[in-house]
Amino acid sequence: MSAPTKNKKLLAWVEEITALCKPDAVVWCDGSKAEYDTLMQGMVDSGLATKLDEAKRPNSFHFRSDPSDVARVENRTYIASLKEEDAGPTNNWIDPAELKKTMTALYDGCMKGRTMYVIPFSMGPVGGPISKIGIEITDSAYVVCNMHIMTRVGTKVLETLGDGEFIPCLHSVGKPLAPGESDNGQWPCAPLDKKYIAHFPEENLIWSYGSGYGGNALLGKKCLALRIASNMARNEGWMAEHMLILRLTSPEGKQFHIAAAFPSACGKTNLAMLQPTIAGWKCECIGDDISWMKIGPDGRLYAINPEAGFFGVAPGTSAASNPMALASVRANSIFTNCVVTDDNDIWWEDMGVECSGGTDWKGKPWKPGMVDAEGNKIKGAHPNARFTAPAAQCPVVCPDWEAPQGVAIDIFVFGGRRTKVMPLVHQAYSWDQGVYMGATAASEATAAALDVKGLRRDPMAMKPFIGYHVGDYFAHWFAMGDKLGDKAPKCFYVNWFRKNDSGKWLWPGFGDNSRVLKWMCERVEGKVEAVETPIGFMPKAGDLDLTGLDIPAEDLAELLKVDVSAFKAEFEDLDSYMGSVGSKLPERMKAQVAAYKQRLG
Ligand code: GTP
Ligand code: SPV
Ligand code: MN
Repeated sequence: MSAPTKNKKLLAWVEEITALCKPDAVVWCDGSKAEYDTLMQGMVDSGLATKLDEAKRPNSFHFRSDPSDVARVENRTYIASLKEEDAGPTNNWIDPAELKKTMTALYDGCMKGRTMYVIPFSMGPVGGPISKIGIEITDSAYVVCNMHIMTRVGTKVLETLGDGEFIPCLHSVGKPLAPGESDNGQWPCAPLDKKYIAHFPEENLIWSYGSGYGGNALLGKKCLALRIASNMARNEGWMAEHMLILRLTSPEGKQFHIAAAFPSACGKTNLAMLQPTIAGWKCECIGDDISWMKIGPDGRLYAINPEAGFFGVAPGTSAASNPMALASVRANSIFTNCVVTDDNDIWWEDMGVECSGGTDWKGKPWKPGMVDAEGNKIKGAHPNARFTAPAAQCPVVCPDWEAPQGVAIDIFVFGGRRTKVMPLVHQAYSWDQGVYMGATAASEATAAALDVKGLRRDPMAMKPFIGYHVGDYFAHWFAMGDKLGDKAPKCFYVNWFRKNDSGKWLWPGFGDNSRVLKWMCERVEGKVEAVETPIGFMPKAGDLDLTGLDIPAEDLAELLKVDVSAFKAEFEDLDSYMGSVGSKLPERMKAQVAAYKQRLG
């Protein structure tokens, strides 16, 4: 096939990678439906994909990954900056020359027996002022199909690119085939010690090897839109954040735009598609994972969702917890590591519907209630099973979700999973305190990352995604606050995950989180006063709209309590965390820590 571009850098790069990886064929992706359909059919024929029942789940497919390849691999993810100190303490670092040598040896001949796809994609509406173009080279048809949904792919992107700059993203599953060999329906990948998710920030270059899963392989997502983009954003004065974006409209018709940073598997998709339980309020989804934000001509902060689809956590998604996500995956979706039911539909734990049985994510016959040798319940779906669905299919997608210039953000929310200590909601006294709140956010472990246990600090939900030194990242947040001045979003911290001593949720969560968002909007509008506490502003009794909610008074008291001694018990951990940032910890952050400690006495 002749190349559909005259971009010299692109042509030279594709030629270089073809010579290195030695694929059997090279295909330039055009982003068409025909291309998607052909690739899917090929994967169904080879046994890699299962076509789901056409009547129940039109044009949808299920994949089983290798059990060793089910989530991002943080311990195999590298920021290979020229200087180690530029990667900082939250990243793994290898000298870029050394890493390139190691990976070049792995890439040599790695696509033998496979087709190499060249995917031109745009993060953000094609040609938009905040958008960026990447080119992913991959030997995985699964990646191509997912990229079709998650980004804008195809010929139009190449036309817009012209002779301009793009971000090269090289991906291989790392499993060359011998002559006559096939995958035999097995998900191809390399063993963990051969997996590398590498970023070269000085060159805006991404190299990924050995994994076919999610953020390791769909390189527009975490690699480009967060790690590389965060670095570009710092240099250019904008922000690339792990945030959902939503529009909330009050009964009076006033619009508020909220961007919220929660760690992986901590409720971004849920909040982004929230169905308010309070009368007259409407919520619309702009994005569920990533936000790119630039200061507009009026001095406010404008956000776009650089993605075009949702790569969402499947287990727990039900008509009760997230009806809009369920509606989004009704057709034209890809499912990975779920149960395929006996009648050829999809199922996962806590989907809210009965399942009589099927085939589990490992490909074994499965029935609900099955237990292993130790008597533990066998899960049908992997806890990090995911759906890939077009954002346009979300019934509450915002009419402005593709506005190229974005929407002006009023409110930033930080949070995480804390069963104890952290109250339901509090508001920062200032931008600087907001930066402190985001920086100190902590969460309990989830299945979204392979190598994390216990409670961990996850600054702005970006710990695995900051493409440079975390101290410089905090400094960039302070600098953005200076530029935004009184037009900066107001900062809040929430915790939907408090439990009582018998392990019951104290807060109903999900749609009822709209009650907390309403209070935030009223704070921003100056409609309600707040209580000043050592950690920040909190709702006055009666200001949290609990109409129609049956919540015991003692639970509410617990949710809104500031347990000073419990916060003080975390000082030691706070100090060691701040210490871990090292000499680049901004003085302004130290001042916030001191002020926080003083308020707590
Ligand atoms: P990534 O896609 O990994 O970045 O994560 P995400 O933040 O989009 O995660 P998602 O919204 O899929 O989080 C799902 C998990 O959060 C499920 O276990 C949900 O049950 C849980 N969750 C979300 N909102 C709430 C809530 O309000 N209350 C409670 N208790 N759980 C919630
Ligand atoms: C996350 O882990 O934050 C995700 C899923 O959004 S992945 O794209 O696999 O990183
Ligand atoms: Mn995410």
